[in-house]
Amino acid sequence: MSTTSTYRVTGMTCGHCVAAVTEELFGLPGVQGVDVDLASGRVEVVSAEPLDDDAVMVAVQEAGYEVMA
Ligand SMILES: [Cu+2]
Repeated sequence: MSTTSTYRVTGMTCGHCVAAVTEELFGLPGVQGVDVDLASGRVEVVSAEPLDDDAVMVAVQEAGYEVMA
């Protein structure tokens, strides 16, 4: 059983940004998959258990971007 959470991340401009966000999100516990759409900023995260939104926000900020509320 897994959960998919969708976020919108601002500030990503290229594949390097996508890789940075993806890597940070994979560092969160239980994350099984990350799919980033660069054009829209849409980020889908598949995880074993529901994610802590604050932890997601911090991870994205560590990569240098922002999660839109
Ligand atoms: Cu970039």
